[in-house]
Amino acid sequence: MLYPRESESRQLRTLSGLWRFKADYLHEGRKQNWQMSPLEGTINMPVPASYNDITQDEKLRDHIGDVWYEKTFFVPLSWREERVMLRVGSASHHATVWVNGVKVTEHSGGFLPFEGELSSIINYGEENRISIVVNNVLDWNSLPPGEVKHIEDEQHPKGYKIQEYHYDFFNYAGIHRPVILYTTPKTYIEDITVTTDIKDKIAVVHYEFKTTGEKSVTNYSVELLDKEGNIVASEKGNKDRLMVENPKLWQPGEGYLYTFRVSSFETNGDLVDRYRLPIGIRTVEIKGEQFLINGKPFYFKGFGKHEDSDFNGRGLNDVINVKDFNLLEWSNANSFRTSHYPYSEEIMDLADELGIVVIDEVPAVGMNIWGQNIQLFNEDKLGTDALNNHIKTIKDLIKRDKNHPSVVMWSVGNEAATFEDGSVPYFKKLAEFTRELDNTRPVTLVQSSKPKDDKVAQLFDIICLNRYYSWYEDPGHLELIDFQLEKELKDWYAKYKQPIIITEYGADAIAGFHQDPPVMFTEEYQCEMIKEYHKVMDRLPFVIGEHVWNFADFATKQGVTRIVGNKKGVFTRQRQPKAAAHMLRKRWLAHPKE
Ligand code: BDP
Repeated sequence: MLYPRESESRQLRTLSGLWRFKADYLHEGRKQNWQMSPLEGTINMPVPASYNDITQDEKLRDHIGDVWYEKTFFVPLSWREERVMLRVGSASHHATVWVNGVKVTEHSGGFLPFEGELSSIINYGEENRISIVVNNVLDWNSLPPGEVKHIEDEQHPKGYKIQEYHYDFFNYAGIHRPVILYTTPKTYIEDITVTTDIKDKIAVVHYEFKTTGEKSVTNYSVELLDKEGNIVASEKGNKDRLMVENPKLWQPGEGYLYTFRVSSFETNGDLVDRYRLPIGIRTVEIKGEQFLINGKPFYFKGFGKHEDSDFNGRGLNDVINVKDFNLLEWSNANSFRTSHYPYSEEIMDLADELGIVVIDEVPAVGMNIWGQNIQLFNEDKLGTDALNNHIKTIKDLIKRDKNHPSVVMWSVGNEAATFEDGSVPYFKKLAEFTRELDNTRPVTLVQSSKPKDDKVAQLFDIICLNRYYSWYEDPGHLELIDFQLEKELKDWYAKYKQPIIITEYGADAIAGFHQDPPVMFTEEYQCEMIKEYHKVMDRLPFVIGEHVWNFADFATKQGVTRIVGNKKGVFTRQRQPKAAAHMLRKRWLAHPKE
């Protein structure tokens, strides 16, 4: 599914802005077909945004179930000749869309786009009404998984239920990314795939795309344009390769992008469709202990992040996104992981443009119930249906993100219960499937098991590890990090002979809390803990990256270990630096291992 972009043959209109909104507390909407007539008793709701933190009503913040969105819009008469599409960047977690009461599409999975065709449904030159119902319920087959628990005891009123989930970020919901109307010609270019290789200073850009529609189009022009707009290579087929001598490479810190311009023509030479895809020329490879980008060893410096900000929740927030990339640059970071779900396409575009390296993760988080002896990888919980949904999500993510040069690795999940026997066939299938779809990037699963317990790391290309010595293990004992971390990292390496990225390490620090010698929750403790990890990582050559947890403080569900959210950010939720941010900025000015 190509990201909607304007061109000579394509138009685009965003439906971002205020929508009419109504929470369906009594579960009536679907039965009463609320899509058939204008909603009554609505409030204003911005799109894109999470709805949870917009009002003063905690009932809405904590609502479990459906909410309804509605908006009216016009499309010009001239669109009658076109294929008119409606695309939702993401809606968490399940959505059904109607236009003028006619169902257009439905989708499950809160972090990926979906679309439907409106051409035969829409009133051209007249008013149209779009209705979207969004549901936030998680179960064992959704990604991320969760469970609605009905609590039946004398401490709770009859019918009391909660949405349980075993991951550490607030279950924000709503229409999180833009809703866009766009046109393509009735015969249109779709699904472009571009991969790049470099041999002896010559870049080989392999590409493939197809055309769908009534007309049989066989005349194409495929051109590669540099930043100045010069055509540096061209071809005529829909599956071929372009050669570029002395290419400007996409590099960490320098996101040089070419424009891959595809045009299709009628036999008489008239243009049918045109699409421009930004691409970067680069290679990625793991060789021995090294992660190579364009043949050069790359050391990951950066963070696990979240899409999270005040009021917007997980809704697309251009202000925060641009600020975050400025802060990444200020910190001298070169990379981040899209923990724990695919981020917006707008963020991925920024990473491409700014040369920030990305580990791209599917929303497979919470597949582990800490401290409870419950097996998850079986038909009762994470069985065949969950696996099929996981496979579909990987497929959709790769389809969406395959052409982003910033994406150097796929992560099929975070901290699953990989000590269970049942996790082995599950992840074997996922690793194989991911490689089948894309053999140009390494695949990983972010781990929290100990090396002696893990059963799946051999299925993947690189070990990504989250560690919390002196926080969840031996809280307060900074002096143990050196001993414990070194031993563990050596054990991982001895067992699998794969390079290691520490994809999470960090401590909660409440901005402005100070104590020296350090105690937990102070800025001093956060700094000292991070520094202790660095001492170990700096001595071990097979450690090839450090992603501090987390970039910024973020919202979580309420609980006794969370003080108005998770405070492991080195920036506050408002993006102001804590002491640790200044410390990292100095460290990352150079390659930490040089
Ligand atoms: C890790 C999780 C991350 C949490 C972090 C923490 O991967 O999502 O936020 O712990 O507890 O286990 O801060």
